[in-house]
Amino acid sequence: MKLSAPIRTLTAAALLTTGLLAAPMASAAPTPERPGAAALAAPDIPVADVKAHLSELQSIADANGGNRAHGEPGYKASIDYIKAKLDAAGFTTSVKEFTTGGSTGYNLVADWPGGDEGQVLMAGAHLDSVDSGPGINDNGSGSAAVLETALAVSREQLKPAKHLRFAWWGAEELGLVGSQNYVDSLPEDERSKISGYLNFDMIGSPNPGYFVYDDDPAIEKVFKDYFAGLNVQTEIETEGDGRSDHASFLDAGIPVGGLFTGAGNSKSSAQAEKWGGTAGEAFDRCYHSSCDTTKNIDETALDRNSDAIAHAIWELSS
Ligand code: DTR
Ligand code: CA
Ligand code: ZN
Ligand code: ZN
Repeated sequence: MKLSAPIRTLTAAALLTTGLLAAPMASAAPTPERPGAAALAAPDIPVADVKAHLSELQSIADANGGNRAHGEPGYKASIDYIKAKLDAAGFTTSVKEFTTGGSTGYNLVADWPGGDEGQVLMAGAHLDSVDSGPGINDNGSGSAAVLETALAVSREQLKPAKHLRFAWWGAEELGLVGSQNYVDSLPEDERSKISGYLNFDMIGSPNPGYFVYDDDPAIEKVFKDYFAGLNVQTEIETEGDGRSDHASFLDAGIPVGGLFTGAGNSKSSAQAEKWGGTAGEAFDRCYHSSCDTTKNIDETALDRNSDAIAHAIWELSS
């Protein structure tokens, strides 16, 4: 059962009076004095807030030639939008430039102050679209969900054991260029501090599947257990090896995981049985097309995956 914020706070308050939960920890991370303390549950991520970010990204594309692609004004405007939200929420942000295809690209990296800087948990999404459309599912959905999770960390003033870092990548559609540039630019001692990278690329497909990356068993289990708690069956993501930004981290020996709701492949009858939707149709029939707009989103999938991201961040950073 997912606790809504008031009940969750009451539970925490009630626990405080019993002494079972030491104040003032926002996340009751295990300590030598409290080895068994469990992290507090992540808050619900309001899907309306995630969709509001998607509307902004749609407006940005509409005002900039219909896309948010690498090298186009709509991409930099997308970076500026997300950076402004994070700066206002107390994150330490940096925009890192790179060049590919004769154009300047941008990665946005946002650190949440605090936590053990020797153990960095990262979550990211590529922010660029293809040239042919606004890229709302691919990958406004991942970008908006990661943004709203970061904002929830700020709202809750989370004090995780690990250091949290969030990232929005450029030029994924040109071949994982932004994320590869980031990993390549990290000194080895910085790279070795990254305890895990969570990738979210297409998490609101209109005919959704619920796919979990199986690259790291521990990360995979966090997501699978979460969806099991919702009574939502999951499948292992099998088409993605090398197909999104997690590959840049995996190739560097960093544990990775993530979620995916499907692209151009068709949903089978068996999958439609367990997930609903339409068998024989693509998970996202607007993949890499001009119709990948705010109408090209399944709200339930976006909501479930946004909440799963928050759960994983709270769980894996405790
Ligand atoms: N390459 C991604 C879409 C994509 C295709 N297969 C997977 C598997 C896992 C994540 C993403 C994808 C893109 O077009 O951005
Ligand atoms: Ca939610
Ligand atoms: Zn794509
Ligand atoms: Zn993508």
